[in-house]
Amino acid sequence: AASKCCGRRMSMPDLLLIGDATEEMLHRLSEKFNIHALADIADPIAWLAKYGDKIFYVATNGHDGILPAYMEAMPNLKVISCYGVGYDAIDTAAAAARGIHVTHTPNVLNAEVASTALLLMLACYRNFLAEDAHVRSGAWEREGNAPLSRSADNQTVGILGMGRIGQAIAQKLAPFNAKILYHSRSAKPVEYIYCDSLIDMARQSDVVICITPGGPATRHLVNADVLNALGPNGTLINVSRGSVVDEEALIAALQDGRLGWAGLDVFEQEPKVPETLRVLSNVALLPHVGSATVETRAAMGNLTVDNILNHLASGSVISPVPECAHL
Ligand code: 8YV
Repeated sequence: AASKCCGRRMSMPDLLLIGDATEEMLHRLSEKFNIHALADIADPIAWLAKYGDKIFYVATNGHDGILPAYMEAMPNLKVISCYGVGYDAIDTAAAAARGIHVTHTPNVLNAEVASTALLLMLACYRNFLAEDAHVRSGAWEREGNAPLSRSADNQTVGILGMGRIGQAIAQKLAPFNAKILYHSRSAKPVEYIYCDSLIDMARQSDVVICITPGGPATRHLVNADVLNALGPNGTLINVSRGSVVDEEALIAALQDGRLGWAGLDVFEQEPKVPETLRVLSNVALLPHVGSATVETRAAMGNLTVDNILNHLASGSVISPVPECAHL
């Protein structure tokens, strides 16, 4: 029904929903908009050719973003509201050039994504998955105690990306007595040690945690050389975007023992994860759940909707991406 405009409530503006939304988001949006879910539209290009000029608002997420062809087919588009902080799947330059506000959900997920980074780090250091299996399989009773793991305390942690979430990670590491290094394009006004070379940082670090934005500028920043510098006792954690790490080089390094461990929440071809990675015992793998708790997704959903409703009421948005902040 969402794909047919005959069911429209004429007094309400139209909104295109790309990807998932929570019940609460749908409830709040449906009070003000005719919602057209892309998932219900068999041929989006044909549908947009017919109805695209009626769409003023798009709600999407960091994974799906919006295809350039869809954006072009909506000549009156005003707002693209992204349910997520990362927006590398949206062409913000094209949007800004057309005066389209792109918004995202910064801050409300900092603590959650930082917790996910620590969860993966602890899982790698303390052999969490193998130890859990040791109990479940009956090996504890049959074979005795599990092998010793490694302490996650007193480590040198290199954070790739010292933005809002990078800082939240550094703060959550304080009780672990971590020495914090970081690499980003430029030094930030933080108390941690800046490294202008990623390879140098990796060489000095026990763990590297990736939390830099995705997109062409950071693609394969973590390559074979960086992984070799981190070394056989090193751990790589990625809670940013799969594109930041050369996954093929990562798998090879983990297979050869040139890299010790990896904890990954994100992958290059989500939801596809190579079999060669899935069979390794020195990895902890999560299905892109960095911010995926009921509480944090509720906050993200509210901000996604608030940006849209604010624009509907006043013409301005609450949390634009930097590329659109001047609009
Ligand atoms: C999801 C995320 O990609 O906030 C982000 O950047 O990675 C996630 O929250 C998505 O946007 C939520 O559907």
